[in-house]
Amino acid sequence: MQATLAGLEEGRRALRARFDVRMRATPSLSDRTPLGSGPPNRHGMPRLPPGQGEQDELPVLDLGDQPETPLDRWTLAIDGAVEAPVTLSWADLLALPQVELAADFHCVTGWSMLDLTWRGVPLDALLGLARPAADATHLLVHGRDGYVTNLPLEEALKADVLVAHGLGGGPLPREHGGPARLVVPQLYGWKSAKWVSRLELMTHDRRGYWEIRGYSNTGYPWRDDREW
Ligand SMILES: Nc1nc2c(c(=O)[nH]1)N[C@H]1C(S)=C(S)[C@@H](COP(=O)(O)O)O[C@H]1N2
Ligand SMILES: [Mo]
Repeated sequence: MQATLAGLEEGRRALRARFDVRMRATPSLSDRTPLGSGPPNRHGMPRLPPGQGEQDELPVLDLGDQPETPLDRWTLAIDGAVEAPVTLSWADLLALPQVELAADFHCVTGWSMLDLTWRGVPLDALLGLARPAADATHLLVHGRDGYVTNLPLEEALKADVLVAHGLGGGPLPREHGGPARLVVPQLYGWKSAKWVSRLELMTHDRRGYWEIRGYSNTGYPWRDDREW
């Protein structure tokens, strides 16, 4: 991992530069009001997106299977349309630059939890490590329970998208996706895959578990973009 780490910032910057225009054109960055999600973006706007109710504890929502992965067996593969597929160990993940993030979480079933604090590694840094191919446009995020969800890279590369392993100052509990999950605060919660095992870069879009079953392919909470 040492050699790859040296190129980390460069890989990340190059990738962001490629998607910068599309990233700024997404509704959560281009709509005048309200902007995105989370305390930094709430700006005195309504606390909650349309049709949402506030929870004071984070519910647990998944397909029922909550896989348990010991840290010494945990891996995260970054592959598909990339030049340098890589598989990270738990130690590799923790060796990368870590960030803290305060953000809101909106589930399409109608609940929102505000001001969660996550700790983890920005997804753009992880994707940059694998050097996505020039024609890579989308990401399929795989969970260890067989769940998948898709994201266009202009959403996946946003600064508040993390592979998170900490929640509320402690380790991420298994029922919330521990050891590590994706967090995509600007989109509905089904895009935030728990128990993340694989980040598959793709040259076209491919719908995930809920996107096939009638949820919106995009999932913008502030646009009430649910479609199920
Ligand atoms: N692997 C996996 N990730 C998943 C799901 C799932 O079933 N499996 N459900 C999604 C949905 S619909 C929501 S709202 C959030 C819930 O996260 P939580 O249980 O930590 O509140 O996880 C998302 N990520
Ligand atoms: Mo959800």
